[in-house]
Amino acid sequence: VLLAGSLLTLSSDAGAWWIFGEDKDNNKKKVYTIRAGIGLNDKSAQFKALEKWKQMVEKRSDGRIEMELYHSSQLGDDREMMEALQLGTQEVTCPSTAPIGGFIPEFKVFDLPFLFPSNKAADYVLDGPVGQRLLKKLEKEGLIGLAYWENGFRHLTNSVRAVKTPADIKGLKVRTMENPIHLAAWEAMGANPTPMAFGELFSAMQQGVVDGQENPWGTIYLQNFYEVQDYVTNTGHVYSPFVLMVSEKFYDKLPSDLQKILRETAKEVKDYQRKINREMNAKYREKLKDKMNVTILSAEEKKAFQKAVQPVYEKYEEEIGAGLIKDVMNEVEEYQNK
Ligand code: TK8
Repeated sequence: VLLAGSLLTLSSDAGAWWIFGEDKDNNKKKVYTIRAGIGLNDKSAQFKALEKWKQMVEKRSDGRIEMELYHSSQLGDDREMMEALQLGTQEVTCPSTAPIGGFIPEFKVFDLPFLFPSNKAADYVLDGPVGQRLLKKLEKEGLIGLAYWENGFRHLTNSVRAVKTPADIKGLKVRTMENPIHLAAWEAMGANPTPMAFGELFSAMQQGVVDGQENPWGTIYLQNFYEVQDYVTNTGHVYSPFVLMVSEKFYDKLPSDLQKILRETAKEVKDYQRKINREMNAKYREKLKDKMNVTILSAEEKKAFQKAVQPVYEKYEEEIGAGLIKDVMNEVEEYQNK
């Protein structure tokens, strides 16, 4: 009896100590793992920026956050990864805003063709009150928007012919992102558009399922699209932002000092990402001249494309909200008059 009693004392003591020890450990050293996935490959500015973010976050959190990076749709396409964030089975992704329109209709405002005259104007709107208001709306869908990164101005490539006027687009099977405004814009330009996930695009072009697609210079080069596309035109018909976002389910579990680290570092890396993205787009635009037949439109020639897509604004005014469209346009104007 005596022996059993002392054993009991000992074990409960040890137990108390063990619980205390682990508790202390929990507060100090609990490690949170972030799986961050994107659709582009590891040569993209987006992935380089994720690598930098990982370094910053791991360092500043003193190892309490660990980040695993995935590229090339290894974890799924933009829409699937956002859904995984909602479920809490993935922590971070960075989709184009186009597929976000399926979750929060207001995001479709950025899909309006020829909305932003320059990437600086886009920065001004995205980092300003309207852009931040939209980021906040993601929370309704279980997503925390940390910052806008840049995908960039999109340009048309195809395997059939050089495109100099909207008439040249007639009948081309163009892959679009999964967003009705992109579909409507390409229909208005006379194409035969098909929405498709980014991860399926290369083989679709290779097999001739689609004739063309549109993406920024860096993507066209770094994803080797020139291997299956002969022609590119600087249509620059729309500017695609990226949104770096985290699962709300995961975010809510984080101690507030770690939440703060995520928010702060995401903003810091934003400037780096935009900078290298712009450098890369400029560099690969030049490099593509050795790989493809490049058509550069004059400002005048671009106007014909702009005119062709004008009906899209009216068609989507109600769905996006006339007030929101106006707010964005006013801010663009404000930027230009600065
Ligand atoms: C990558 C996409 C891609 C986008 C597209 O996941 O789908 O064409 O431009 O960058 O977000």
